[in-house]
Amino acid sequence: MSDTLLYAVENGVATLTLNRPDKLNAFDDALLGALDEALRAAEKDPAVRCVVLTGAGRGFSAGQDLAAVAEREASGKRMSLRQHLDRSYNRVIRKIRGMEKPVIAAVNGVAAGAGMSLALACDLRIAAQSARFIQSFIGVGLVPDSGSTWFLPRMLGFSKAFELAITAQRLGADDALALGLLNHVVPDGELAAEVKALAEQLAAAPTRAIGLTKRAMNRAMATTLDEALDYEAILQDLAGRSEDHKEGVAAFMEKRPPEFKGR
Ligand code: T3D
Repeated sequence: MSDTLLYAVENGVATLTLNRPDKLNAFDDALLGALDEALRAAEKDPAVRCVVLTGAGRGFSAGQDLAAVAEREASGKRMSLRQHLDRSYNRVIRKIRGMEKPVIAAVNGVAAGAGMSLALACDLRIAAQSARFIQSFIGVGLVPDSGSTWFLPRMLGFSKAFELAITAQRLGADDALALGLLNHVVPDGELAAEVKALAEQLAAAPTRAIGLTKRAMNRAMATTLDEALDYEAILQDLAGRSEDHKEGVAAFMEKRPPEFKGR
């Protein structure tokens, strides 16, 4: 797709690798554009039933490329950060949350600033033991963006989220796991294999039911129990008409493993 972002599809899994390793995969406009494009491609492609986001080299992502910011400042060009976020980071975050396929962050190294937000936006996070998580925004006089103010308080409660945001405390993988930010931590050398196994398992699962579960849980974050019950019933109607539902029931009755097709 581009050198700055590698895109590969194998066994139903699209792997998107942020590829600016000498900058710890900091986001410049080219990388943000390529990520947006790759997520769209993965969403549209029926052969893709699970998406993995990871970084090349020793970082996951160090957030906004500060050299690009310094260049911008030096050139005297003022840019609206609101517009910049709307057109780049926010599109990516919305795409990940809205995509009705599971998205796994394989956090191979440091995730700082918007790089941490990107990991938080994913459905599941598997981190290498040496990964670190930093809300770096405050260090450059900014507020958390790309969804961090939404994800963190929901995951951690207000007080811990606020502390991380205003101190930029570095969290190691074990601490992040203990706080509930991660699903699993694995030894550095095992990250790729562990994520591949999970991603392929999900790519062979009933994709429609996974997508509808994501839709239901996204919505339930902002609804009452009554509304969630009604919405579950509507979505169950859709899931109940899928080929994979029929296959799951047939396989159970015939005492054989199901063969889900993602339809
Ligand atoms: O403008 C807007 O669009 C607003 C949006 C803002 C969203 C944000 O993400 S704001 C937050 C931006 N990110 C940061 O403030 C993090 C800056 N980086 C760091 O604090 C550290 O690099 C890390 C803690 C992430 C890692 O530290 P360490 O010691 O492991 O690595 P290092 O030596 O600092 O970095 C390695 C190289 O990557 C180095 O380049 P060099 O000296 O070897 O040529 C470093 O300059 C480069 N690098 C790291 N982070 C960035 C970066 N280059 C550009 N932008 C970066 N964010």
